[in-house]
Order: sequence, then C-alpha cells, then structure tokens
Amino acid sequence: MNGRERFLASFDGKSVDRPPVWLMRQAGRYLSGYRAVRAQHGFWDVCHDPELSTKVALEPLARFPLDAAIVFSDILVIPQALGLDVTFGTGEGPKVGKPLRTRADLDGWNTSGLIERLKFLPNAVKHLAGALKGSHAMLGFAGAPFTLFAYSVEGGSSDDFMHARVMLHKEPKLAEAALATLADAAAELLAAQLDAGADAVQLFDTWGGLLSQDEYRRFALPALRRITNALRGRRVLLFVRSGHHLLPLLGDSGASGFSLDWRTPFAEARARYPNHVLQGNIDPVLLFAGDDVVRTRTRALLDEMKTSSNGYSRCVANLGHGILPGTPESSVESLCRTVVDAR
Ligand code: 1CP
Repeated sequence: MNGRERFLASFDGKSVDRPPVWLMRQAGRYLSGYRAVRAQHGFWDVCHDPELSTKVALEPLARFPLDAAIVFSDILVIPQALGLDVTFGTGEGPKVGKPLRTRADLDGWNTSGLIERLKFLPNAVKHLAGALKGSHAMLGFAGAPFTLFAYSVEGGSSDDFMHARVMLHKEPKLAEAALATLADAAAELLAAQLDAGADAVQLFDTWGGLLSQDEYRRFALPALRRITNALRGRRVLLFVRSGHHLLPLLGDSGASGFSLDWRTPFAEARARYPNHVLQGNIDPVLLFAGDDVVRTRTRALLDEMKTSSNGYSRCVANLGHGILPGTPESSVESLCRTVVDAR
C-alpha cells in the first residue's frame, strides 16, 4: 500500500494497519533545502513557479517516510488576490497593507476574475501531481474565513486580533459580508485545487480559537458552511488552533474531518465524532525534547487512534500545529518512523 492508497483508505473509513502520517507545514523553514531556495528567490516567486514550488513540496518526502504532500502556497494568497497588499518580511509575520476597516474598503475588494489571479495554485497542484504519480496523497489548502478576516482587518499578525474581533460586534453586517466574500473565494480556490488533482483539502483556522462559542456559531460557522456546501462530497479537513472549547460546534461546519491541536484530547474528539476523520495532534514543541519523548508521545497517540484489534480507520497522524522553525530533523524522522513501524 503506498502513501496515497493508505491516506485515502483511512480517510474513507477502511481499516489500515497503521495510520497515514504527514506534518502541517512540513515543507517550511526547518529544512535546509527550503532555506537554500529562499536565499535565491522571494516567497511569492516560489509560490508562482511550479518547478520551484514542487521542488520545495517534495523535499520533506525525500527526507522522511511521509504519506502525503501539501502544495506549497500560503493562506494569504486570497487577501492578496482580492487586492490587499500582502508582504512577508524576514523574521516577522506577514503584513497586510490596505486593511479592511470600512464598507468602502470591502467595496474596493476585487472579486471579479479572482480565480484567474489564483491560477498559479491549481497549476502548482497539477505540477506536483505529475511529479508524485500517485505515490503520495496530495493536499490542497486555504485559510478558513475567520482567519483570513482576522489578518485582513488587523493588517498583519497579532496576539489578540483586536480590530477584527471588535468589528464582529461593532459592525456585524460588514463582518458577515467580508466573511462571505472570503468564504466564496476559499470555496473556489479549494475546488480548483481538487479539480487539479488534490485528494483532500485542509482549511486552516489558526485564529478561530480566539472566538467564544457564540461568536464562532454566529460568524465563523456560516462562512465555513458556505465552503463545505460548495464542496459537498469532497474530502475537507478543518484545523482550528486552540479550539477545544469549539469542539462541540465543529460538526456543524460540514467538514469531513477535524485536525486537532494538542490541547484537545484525541479520545474526547473520537467519542464525540465517531464517523469523522480525526487528525493530529502531537505538540510541535515536543520535537525539541529529544527522540525518546517523541517516540513515547507518538506511540501513545497511536494507542488512542487504534479503533480495534484489526487496525486504524478515519485517522491521520500529524502535529497539533505547524512544525516550528529550528525543529531537529532527527525528531521528525523519529515521529514518522514510529508511525510507520506501528502495527
Ligand atoms: O520563507 C519564509 O520565510 C516564509 C515563511 C512561510 C512559509 C514557508 C510563510 C509565511 N508561509 C509559508 C508556507 C505555508 N503557509 C504553507 C505551505 C506548506 C508548508 O509549509 O508545508 C502553509 C500550509 C501555510 C499556512 C499558513 N500561513 C497558516 C496556517 C497554518 C499555521 O501555521 O497556523 C498561517 C496562519 C499562515 C500565515 C503565515 N504565512 C507566513 C507566516 C510566517 C505566517 C504566520 C504568521 C503569524 O504567526 O500570524
């Protein structure tokens, strides 16, 4: 069984002898090959060049026994395509020029021909698919509407995303309209990646955990449902960072599965969602604690994932958030090996 077959079997509810494994942000800054590419090329140049983005996406697969590849891109391609000025400075988070603060700002977003400006992403998926030839599952992705809204309103990263969260309450109609626009863009972009050969897609709601249950229900869920309704029947994973308190609501998102962060107990999520795919949820910080810690934690996760004496189903081994810069490659190897040698 190759990586793609294993990923699809587990995702679709068949029993497999060990879970598939991939790692969020597996193609990033902890790899020397990526840093060498970035020393020569700007971030957007890598995203827009199918040869370079494929090279970067393949690097972790050559280095570690992973079952899936994720296309190289960023969640902020959507605000950028809508006309916001997105830049990545060295060593800091992204900056978003012309942030959304008024109705006139939203009216200025350029939604016509949006998918044409994002063509590079399905093109990157197609190119990566050609290189993989079905050996590994391939994931596309997009930012979840609330997380895209948070960056677009705030103008960059933030600890509390004050402006964005104030807007939900002060100008709820404007917030809802912006969330709907971002959701429609994400739905179109995810459909284009699936049509280009992605086996599944993941929505990253990195900042969704800032919201209360009431806020998530009112603002984030309707936008997520716009996406899952548009993608009905296709494989969609939803990752909500710091979202333990939101777990009871996630079933209403319409996603086929949830990517859990390390603060959500796997067994609790499984008890609540017996028929959803569950992915996660090793704390990326543990990869700095040495190989023994990584192996012990991975084995414990495998025990939680095992559904019966005859195997694993609807589960994907992963981290609880993206792999951190500076992560020792030996820890990544230990994690993957422990999963591969399970059974
Ligand atoms: O080369 C560089 O210095 C840029 C660093 C970088 C990289 C490698 C950024 C800037 N984005 C990416 C690629 C990226 N982003 C991928 C590609 C696949 C991979 O790395 O394996 C993916 C899946 C993302 C998703 C992403 N971007 C998220 C969601 C996941 C998460 O980590 O929470 C978020 C929040 C972003 C925004 C973003 N882009 C870049 C940075 C440094 C950030 C985070 C900023 C912040 O902390 O607010």
